[in-house]
Amino acid sequence: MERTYIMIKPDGVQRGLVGEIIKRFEQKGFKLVAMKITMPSKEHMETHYEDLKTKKFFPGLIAYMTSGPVCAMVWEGKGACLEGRKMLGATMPSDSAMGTIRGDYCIEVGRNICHGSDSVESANKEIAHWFPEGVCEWESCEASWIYE
Ligand code: RTP
Repeated sequence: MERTYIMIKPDGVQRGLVGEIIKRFEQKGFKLVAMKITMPSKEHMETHYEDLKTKKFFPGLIAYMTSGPVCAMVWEGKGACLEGRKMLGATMPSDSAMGTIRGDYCIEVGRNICHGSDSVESANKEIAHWFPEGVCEWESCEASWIYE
């Protein structure tokens, strides 16, 4: 089953949105297989966002992302990467539809609350980066009510 890496950024943690975001993923039918609150180092975050290192906003992004704890999670389910991105909403909050997490809870791109893997390949890389210890394999008793 597909997995995605979802991270609640420091603003989402500070604003008390952890429960709300977990609720949305649980209620959609995805299964939580790893989660931790962690204070990422600068190096760890620079590696996570290494594809963006030439962007002008990169130093500001790293400062923002290391300004407090993040909630790192792995969610599992059919189409988890694409569906997760849809639930987060567009990167730019002004383009995010109402009903999405960013559309409902933020205003600026530099404080956009959450991250989600953009592909299965990125997810595998990000999961290994944030959870080198691995994830928890468990059977959900609800599976037959979610998948036909
Ligand atoms: P993320 O990785 O955080 O899920 O975001 P994304 O794929 O939707 O967007 P990406 O282009 O990878 O940008 C990563 C994060 O950098 C910040 N950003 N700031 N100031 C700016 O113009 C700007 N553009 C992007 C955002 O926090 C974005 O989520």
